[in-house]
Order: sequence, then structure tokens, then C-alpha cells
Amino acid sequence: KHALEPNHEATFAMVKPDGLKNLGGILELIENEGFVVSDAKMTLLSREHAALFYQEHDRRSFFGELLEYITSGPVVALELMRSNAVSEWRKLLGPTDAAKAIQDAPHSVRAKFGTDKTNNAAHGSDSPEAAARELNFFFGNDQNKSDRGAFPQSWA
Ligand code: RTP
Ligand code: MG
Repeated sequence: KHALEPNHEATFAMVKPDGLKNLGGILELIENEGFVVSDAKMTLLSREHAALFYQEHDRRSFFGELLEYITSGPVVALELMRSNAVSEWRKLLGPTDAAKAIQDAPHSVRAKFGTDKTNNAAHGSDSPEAAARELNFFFGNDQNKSDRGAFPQSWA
């Protein structure tokens, strides 16, 4: 279950401020679905960094509410690896609105640990391109970045 397949892919996950009290439960779901956690970092996003991270939504009506929420406490950034990691993590996350998740994907992270359409416990990159950008956003400046590529092989 925890050995990486040769065709593994990386995605970016983030446990949001409301999800932090269930960090263990969320990681358990992630591990049970065969993902390897290959990098992790707890951080408090500044309003400026949050606005940059969610810039695709900057004209949406909920943008202000989103910035308040995502900066309301620490988040845990995760690099996840497995086959089809991007789509499989989105599937495990469930729909954006936790109320809809309870109906449509009762075993998903947002059904189990989310509250509504803002407070939905965790984030997932929606494409491989977004995953690369978001991983770089959170982990790109790390001094040990060059070691990260070697990690999965030694783990498997
Ligand atoms: P995420 O990016 O966090 O993985 O979530 P997502 O793709 O399912 O949803 P997205 O449309 O990208 O929205 C980003 C986050 O903004 C908040 N949101 N609030 N009040 C609202 O109508 C509303 N809609 C979205 C949620 O926290 C959502 O995850
Ligand atoms: Mg999104």
C-alpha cells in the first residue's frame, strides 16, 4: 500500500485552518488511499501570500471571505505521491461544498471533516500544472529541495 508505483505523480494538498483539529484523521484517509506524504510543512499564510495562492479567484464574490478563512490559523502543506495523484486526491477530497459532499461522497475528506462551502477542511490541486505551481509556491525555496526528488525512490 505504501510503496510507490513506477508511474507515480505528485500533487499538492493543504489541510486548511478548520481541518487542523482533524489532521490525524485526514492523514489516515490519505495513507489508506495509498498516498505517500513526501513533504510537509505547517505555516501561517499572510494575507498577501493567500491572495497570491488563490489569485485565480480574485474577482469572485467569496474572495474576501476566502482570505479571512485561509489566514485564520495555520495550514499544513503536503506533497502527496501515488499513481494519478492529482485526480485521486481530488476524488478523496470530495466536492467543494461539505454539505454536498455528505450527499455525494460520504467517505470523502470534506464529508467527514468539512462544514460548509467555505470551511471545507482541505485543498487539492486541480491539474498537474497547478500541482507543480502550488508545490513550488510552498516548497520551492526549501534548501533541501534537490533532495526531494530522491526521496520517493528510497522510500519504495
Ligand atoms: P480548493 O481549491 O481549496 O481545493 O477547492 P475547490 O477547487 O474545490 O474550490 P474552488 O472553486 O477552487 O474554491 C477555492 C476555495 O474557496 C472557498 N469557496 N468559498 N463561499 C463560497 O461560495 C465559496 N466557494 C469556494 C472554499 O474554501 C474553496 O475550497
Ligand atoms: Mg480549487
